[in-house]
Amino acid sequence: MIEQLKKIQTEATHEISAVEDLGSLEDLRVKYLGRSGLLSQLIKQIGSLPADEKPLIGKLTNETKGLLEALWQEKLAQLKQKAAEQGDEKIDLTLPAYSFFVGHKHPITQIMEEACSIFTRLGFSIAEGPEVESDYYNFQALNFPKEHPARDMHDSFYISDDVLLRTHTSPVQVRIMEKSRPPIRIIAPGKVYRRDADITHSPMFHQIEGLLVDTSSSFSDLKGILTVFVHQMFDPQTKLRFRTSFFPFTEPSAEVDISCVMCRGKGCRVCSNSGWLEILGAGMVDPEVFKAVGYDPEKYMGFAFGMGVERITMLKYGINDIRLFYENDLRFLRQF
Ligand code: FA5
Repeated sequence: MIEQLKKIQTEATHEISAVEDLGSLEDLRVKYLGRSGLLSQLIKQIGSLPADEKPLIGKLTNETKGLLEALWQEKLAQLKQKAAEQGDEKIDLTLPAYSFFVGHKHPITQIMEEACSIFTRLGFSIAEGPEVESDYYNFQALNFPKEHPARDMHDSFYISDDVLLRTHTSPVQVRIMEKSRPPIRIIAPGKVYRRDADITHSPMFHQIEGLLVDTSSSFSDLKGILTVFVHQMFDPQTKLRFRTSFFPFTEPSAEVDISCVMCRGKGCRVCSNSGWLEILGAGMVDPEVFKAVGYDPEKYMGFAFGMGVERITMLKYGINDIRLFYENDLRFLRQF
């Protein structure tokens, strides 16, 4: 048995020293040190030796095993380093990949960006204004005098007598016209606030304002721009309908409906069987607003529009409760 041990040690030492690649080194581990390897087979025979030989053979076998393991580990380190230096360290492509949770933009942000990109392609640039606004910009300059009944349509959050959270994006029209001269062609996306909460109204929601002012611009230009927008945001089959309305800062004014995206205008629960859904307010800029910003109403004409982004997102994706956007329920948000 001692002879056998010596033979295994000599051959294994020789083979391990000569090996050149990690695969063959692993084969040698299995051959000599593996569970059914040559050393294990010898160890199994120790049990049948005479009692007085067992301690010596056991000791020698353990020494040989320790020696070969150390030699094998040393060779492994050498070959790994060599592989790393040559840049050919093996990558196991069969290993399962780590799974990462990939986040994405909120559906309202996605629709805001899509709408902005449609308007910027039509030549509009993006403007911004403050969310904490003065009564002057939110109402007075837009031809809502104090105590005007149209203010009641905007149930407002006042911070002081003259400061409030803006109730619409229309004050950006005034701020832009005050600091620039026509031609003007802007859109103003942003958050607005009203004391309003049910399945179609949220106390904070998003609007996109549009304003075009030039020496000549007409209601049919407004109609053309909004038609392109609706066809690109929904699809070219979607019809538009302009209904007479009232806003203090536009004259004439209209509310714009689109043919119901659910039933294609046939009538369903979503459109209350009317076949139409309202998406925005619009009109020609009122001469009083031009006067407030120092523009000559005889010289300039313009149109404006303001749309609710939540409303458009709900129609586009068939969502029936606006509160879903703000409850942070990942099961809902991950669908977009
Ligand atoms: C306005 O806010 C006008 N400033 C729009 C405008 C701009 C008209 C320029 C003319 C020229 P209105 O109050 O109708 O209009 O609101 C516009 C859109 O905002 C509505 O069509 C609706 O889609 C959305 N909206 C209004 N209130 C809420 C609310 N509480 N929650 C969610 N969306 C709302």
